[in-house]
Amino acid sequence: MWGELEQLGRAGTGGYRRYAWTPEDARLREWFAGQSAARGLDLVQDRAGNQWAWWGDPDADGPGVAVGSHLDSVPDGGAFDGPLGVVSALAAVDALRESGVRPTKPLAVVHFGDEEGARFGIACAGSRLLTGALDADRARGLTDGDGVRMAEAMAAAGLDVSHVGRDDETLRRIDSFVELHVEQGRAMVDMDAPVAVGSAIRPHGRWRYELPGEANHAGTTLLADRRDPMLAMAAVVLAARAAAVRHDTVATCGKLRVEPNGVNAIPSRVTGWLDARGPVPEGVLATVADVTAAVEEHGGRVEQESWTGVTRFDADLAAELAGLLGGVPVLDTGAGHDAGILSAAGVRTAMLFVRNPTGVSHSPLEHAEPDDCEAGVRALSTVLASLVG
Ligand code: HGY
Ligand code: MN
Ligand code: MN
Ligand code: MN
Repeated sequence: MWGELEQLGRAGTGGYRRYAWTPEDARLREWFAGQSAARGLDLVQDRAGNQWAWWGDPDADGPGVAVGSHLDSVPDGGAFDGPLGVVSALAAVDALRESGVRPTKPLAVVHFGDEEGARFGIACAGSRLLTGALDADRARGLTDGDGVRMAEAMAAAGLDVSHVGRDDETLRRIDSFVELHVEQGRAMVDMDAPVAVGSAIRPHGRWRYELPGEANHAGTTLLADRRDPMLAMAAVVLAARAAAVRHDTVATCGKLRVEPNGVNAIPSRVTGWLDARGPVPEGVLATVADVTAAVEEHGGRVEQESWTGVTRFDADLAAELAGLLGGVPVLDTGAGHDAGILSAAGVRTAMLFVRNPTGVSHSPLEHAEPDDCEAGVRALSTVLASLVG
């Protein structure tokens, strides 16, 4: 299972480039459909394009339990962020069957699409569309770096774009969701724990800065005659970092779009994105993003693209699962997950984490050891057996 999957969507740099509604995404969906068929699971696609592989009939015997994650990646992403959760969910179904468990409730392995938002800029777009946290009209109009609209990309992939949106019928089919995910830090290394239970996801927001300038010659234009938007973007980066230090949060400017993007041309426009996160109220994170002076001085504008407040998973369930798993640690995370979106929509949700010995993620250096992955599948099987057994 893993061997076939890890060949899909390689970026040729040691990492992965698995963007939503691309040919790579189509192959990942085919892979998921093949794995579902091989297990005799009933595969359906919801209105947001997420794939659900059912063991049992949720319409007859529901609501059921869902377990899964995403398969897409950030640019040059690692192999485990997302795929480990989907593969572990399929392996847990195998383990439940081998141990003779006959579920009392339907169980679905779910593949959420477009979790990273790498192409169209909105994280967890698949689960947000499903729950209505992302407006379908807004989503359809989102464009990628080549100006392709999400609606066009979805249609090219065969999705009924007129039908995209909140899918109550699908949401009614589940009463719980479990996501296993590789840890994206090194807390579990420090705790020497192969498996942990999630307690919360820290708040995070994304802002986009549109900074106009005047294209001109890099060699002949006097400094006094320049309107260089890169200076404004530099002010945004430094101001956001200073605010993050002040408020003990994190701020990242990892993506820039520079036009015309020539070494010897003063930019006519710079578009930059800020990702800010931390265990603080929304207003504080907005302070981190509030570099209006620098932006307005250059005649620019800033738009908040997304906001996810703190997600607290069902604390009783988290404690119960930690106990069930022999007293594994319970920890919060600064990484966003589909589990956070489902939890915010009122679905009883739990997360499991598997140790990442490098502690690095969103990078080819992301890693999980086979023994820890197997411990993760055992833990996930135990959790699912307690929910459907
Ligand atoms: O950005 C995140 O935290 C997640 O990987 N989408
Ligand atoms: Mn990720
Ligand atoms: Mn992920
Ligand atoms: Mn996630």
